Amino acid sequence: MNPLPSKPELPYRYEFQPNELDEIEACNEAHGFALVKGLIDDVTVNALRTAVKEVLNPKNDLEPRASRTGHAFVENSDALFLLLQNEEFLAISRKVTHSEDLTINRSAAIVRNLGSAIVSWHSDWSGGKQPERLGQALNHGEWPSGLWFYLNGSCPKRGGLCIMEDSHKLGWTWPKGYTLNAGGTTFTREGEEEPVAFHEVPGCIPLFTEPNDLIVFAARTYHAAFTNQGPDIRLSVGLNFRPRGPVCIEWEPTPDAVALIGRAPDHVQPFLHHYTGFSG
Ligand SMILES: O=C(O)CCC(=O)C(=O)O
Ligand SMILES: [Fe+2]
Repeated sequence: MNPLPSKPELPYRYEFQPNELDEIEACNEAHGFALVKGLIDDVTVNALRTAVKEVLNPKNDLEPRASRTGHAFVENSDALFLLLQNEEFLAISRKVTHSEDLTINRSAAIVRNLGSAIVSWHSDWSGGKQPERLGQALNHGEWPSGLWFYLNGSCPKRGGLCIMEDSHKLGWTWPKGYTLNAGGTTFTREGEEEPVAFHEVPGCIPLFTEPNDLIVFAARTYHAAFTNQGPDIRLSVGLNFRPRGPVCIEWEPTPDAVALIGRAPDHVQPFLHHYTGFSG
C-alpha cells in the first residue's frame, strides 16, 4: 500500500493566527481554504468532544468501520453556543462570510470509527439550480461551506480531511491526464490501468491540524477524507453562517428549529434570525 501523504510544503502560507483576518480571507479566496491555529481553548475542545459523543454515540456502540452524522447539531447540543461567544471565531466567520451580521446556516457533527470508509471527492456547493430540498438551499450560497473543528486533530492517519487546492474557482477541472473513477474513490493516469489512490492526484492537500484549530474552506472547494486508522474514534464538528437573512428562497423552519429559537439564550438569538434547521 502506498504510504499516506505527509504535510506538504506549499509556496504560500495557509496557516494563520486568529487575528490575521485579512490573510485568512485572502488565502481562502486565492486557494479555497485556510487553517487558523489555536482558535478554541482546551475547555471548548473538551466540551465539543463530549457533546459529539453524547449526541452521536451515547451508548458507545458505533460499529467497527461505521460513521454517524448529526445534522442541525446546534439543536442537539448547547456546546455549540460556546463558539458563539468566541469573538475571534465570530470575527473570522464575519470576514469569510462577507457580512457583519450572521445567521447560522447549518451545523453538523460526525463520528468515524476505525476503518471508516473514505469520503470521496466532492464539493458541497449546490448552487446554479433551483433548490428542491432544504439541504440544497443551504448549500446554495457562496459563503464558506466548511468551518470545521477536527477534535482529534486532522491528519491522513486519523481520517483527516484533504482539499483540492484552487478547486473553488469557476472553470476548475481535474488535472490533465487523470481520470476520476465513477465512485470518486480512485484515479487512473492516462495510458495506465492501475488505479492510484484518491489523494495521489496533483493538487490534493492533506490537512494537518490540532484539535484547537479551525479549518476553513470555500463554498465550492472539493474535499475528501481518509479512512480512520486510529487510535481513536474520529470526532468533528462544523458550523457555518450566511449573511443574516432568509435562505435563498422562503423556507419554513423545522419544528426543532422553532424549538431552538424558543429556548436559546440571548447571546445566541441574533444568529437565529431566519434560522431554518435542516430537513434533508
Ligand atoms: O468527514 C469528513 O471529513 C468530511 C465530511 C464531508 O465532507 C461532508 O459531510 O460533506
Ligand atoms: Fe463535504
